[in-house]
Amino acid sequence: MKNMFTGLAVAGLLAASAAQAQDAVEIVYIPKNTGNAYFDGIVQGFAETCDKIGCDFTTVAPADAGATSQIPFLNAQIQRGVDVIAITPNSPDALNRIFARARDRGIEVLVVNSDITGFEDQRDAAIMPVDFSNVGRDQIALMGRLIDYKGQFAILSATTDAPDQNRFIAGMQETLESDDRYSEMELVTIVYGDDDPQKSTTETEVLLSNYPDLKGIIAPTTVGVAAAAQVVEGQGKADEVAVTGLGTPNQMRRFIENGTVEAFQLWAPDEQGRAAAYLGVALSNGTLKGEVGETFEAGDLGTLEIRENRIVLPREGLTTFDADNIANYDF
Ligand code: RAM
Repeated sequence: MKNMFTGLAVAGLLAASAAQAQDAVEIVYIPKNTGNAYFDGIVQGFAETCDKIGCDFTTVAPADAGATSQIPFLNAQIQRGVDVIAITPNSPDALNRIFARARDRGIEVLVVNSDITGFEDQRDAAIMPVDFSNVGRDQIALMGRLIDYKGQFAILSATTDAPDQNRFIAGMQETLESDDRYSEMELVTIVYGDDDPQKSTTETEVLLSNYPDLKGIIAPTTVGVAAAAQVVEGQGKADEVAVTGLGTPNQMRRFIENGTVEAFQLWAPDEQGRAAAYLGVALSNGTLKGEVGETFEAGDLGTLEIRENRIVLPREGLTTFDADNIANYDF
């Protein structure tokens, strides 16, 4: 008798949790690739928010950040029937056919950390960490300060197709051309480390040997900037070559503390996961239509607005990290 009651209770519980699971909005996040600690922050933002507001969150990613590597993962998630696909796209156009298929089936498609510039109508909304129009400008301003506005510098990027990287690089080039302050700075080359630590290391070594007068390296990728710092540290060239870019405080702390790197920049990666979870749930359950001008509550992030081009920004601009403030950050 006792066993039967227990059995019934368990069956009841299972039915209740199945009903709950059915109601909960299912969100999957597909970062660029596995093995890049940068994306852990975004994942954490999603996971914590879903714990709080009751969405079902999972994350899957390909092993490399190639333009088409995410395609099988997208297809599998459409097959699974998730409600929201959030993705940091590795290409501005290679995935759009699959986004269309997902959206035809009622799946909300959110791009996170990188927009599909020029193809904005192919996604429901974009959650960017800051206003990307100013990132290139601010990175050049920082490099200028570090090399006294004079001399050769290079860019170490991630993959050639990465839409965010290409947006930052375009902003850097526009700034160099349009602002006289930088007229004595020369961008000698752009190389690609593919967000792979080994390739980023090799590319940095090649830069240093090909350009003996190089004064600086800007790597607007967390993988690249850490690799470049390590090479410059190893070759004892910190006094000759200024390394900066976009990095995480935890990966760059050592280089700031030992003087290899004077300053670098970033935003708060987790905020995008938080904003995207709130937005994804609201779009999926119909509380929001996803139209420009709508606002929504995003917990600690406060009220966020869907801006022009259906872009959501948890904050406006970059934070600069250096020896004075790095101890205040842990991510
Ligand atoms: C890298 C990725 C990502 C970029 C950050 C700053 O890990 O390339 O796209 O936004 O760094």
